[in-house]
Amino acid sequence: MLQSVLESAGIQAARVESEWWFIFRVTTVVTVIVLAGLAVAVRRGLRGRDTGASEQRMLRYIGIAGAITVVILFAILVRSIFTSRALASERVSDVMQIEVMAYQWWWSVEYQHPEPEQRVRTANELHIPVGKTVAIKLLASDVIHSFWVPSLAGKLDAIPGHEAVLWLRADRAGVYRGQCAEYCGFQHAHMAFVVIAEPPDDFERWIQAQRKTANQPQSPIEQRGLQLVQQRACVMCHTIRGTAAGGRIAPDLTHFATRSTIAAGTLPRTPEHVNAWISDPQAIKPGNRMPTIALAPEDRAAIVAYLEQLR
Ligand code: HEC
Ligand SMILES: [Cu+2]
Repeated sequence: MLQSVLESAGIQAARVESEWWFIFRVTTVVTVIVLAGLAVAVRRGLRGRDTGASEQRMLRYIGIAGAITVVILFAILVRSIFTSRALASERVSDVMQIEVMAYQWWWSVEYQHPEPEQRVRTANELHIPVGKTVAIKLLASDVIHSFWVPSLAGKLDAIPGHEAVLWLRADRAGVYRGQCAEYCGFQHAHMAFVVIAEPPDDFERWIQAQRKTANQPQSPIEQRGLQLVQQRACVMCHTIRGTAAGGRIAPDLTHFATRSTIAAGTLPRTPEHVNAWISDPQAIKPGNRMPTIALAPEDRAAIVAYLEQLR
C-alpha cells in the first residue's frame, strides 16, 4: 500500500513529485553554499584574520546575495505556476464522477450516474479504473477536512457549504492509502481511506456487484441478525439497500463485507473486530458518532454473522 508523494502513481501526482524534487534540489544547493560560506567565515574569525573588506564591499556582497535569493524564489514561483497550469490541463471531458462527502470521522463515497438507482454508495474505499481520469466532487458535512492521497494527487480541502473538485488519474494498478489532512477533531488521525486502482474490467465487475441490493441472509443466525439490525437503532443511521435500513448519516453497509477495513481504516475488517466495534465503538474510536448500543452477546454474534455475508 503506497502513501507517499515520492512514489507517484499518476500524472497529477507525478507533477507534484517533480515540483518537490525541484525545490528540494535548489534548496539543498543553497544550504550547502550557505554552510560552506559560514565555515569559511568561522575559520577566518578563529584565526583572527580581518576579512580586509571595506564596509562598502560588504554591502555589495549582501546586495548580490539578496538578488540571488530573489531570483531563486522567483524561479520556484514560476515553476509552481507552470505545475499548477499543467495540473489544470489534465482536465479532460471524459471523466468518471465520484462524490465524496467528509464526515467526522469517515468518508462517504457515491458513484454518480444519470439514473439514481444505478448510483453506488460506499464508505472509506474508492475503486477506480486504471488510466481513467476521475473527478472527485468533494463536500464536507460538518467541519473542514482535507482529502489527500499522496501517491495520486495533491491535497484538497473539503469545506462545508462549498463544492470543490479534485482530478486524479492512476496510471498503475495498486492500493493507495489516503488520509484526512486537515485537523478536524478528536479522531482526525483515524480518518483514513484507500483508493484501489484496478484494470477497467475488474472495476466494471466491482461496480456491477455494488449496484445490487444487499444479499439475502441464508442461515437462521444471519436471518436473526437482519431482524435485529432492523429492530434496533442501526436503521436510523445506516443504509442497507433492500432492507428497512435507510439512514444516511453513517457508512452504507449494503456491501460492507467487500471492504477491507472498518471505521475509516482504524481496524482490518475481521469478524472479531466487527464484534468489538458493535459492542463498544467508543472504546475503539472514542468520540466517534456511533453510540454504544446494549446487545446480548448472542444477538451481537447474529448481527456480525449477517454483516459478514454482505458481500
Ligand atoms: C447514531 C447513528 C448510528 C447508529 C444508531 C449506529 N451506527 Fe454504526 N456507525 C455510525 C457511524 C457514524 C459510523 C462511522 C464511525 C467512524 O468511522 O467514525 C458507524 C460505523 C459502523 C460500522 C463500521 C462501518 C465501516 O465501514 O467502517 C459498522 C459495522 C456499524 N456501524 C454497525 C452498526 C450496527 C450493527 C448498528 C446497530 C446495532 C449501528 N451501527 C448503529 C453511526 C451509527
Ligand atoms: Cu477529517
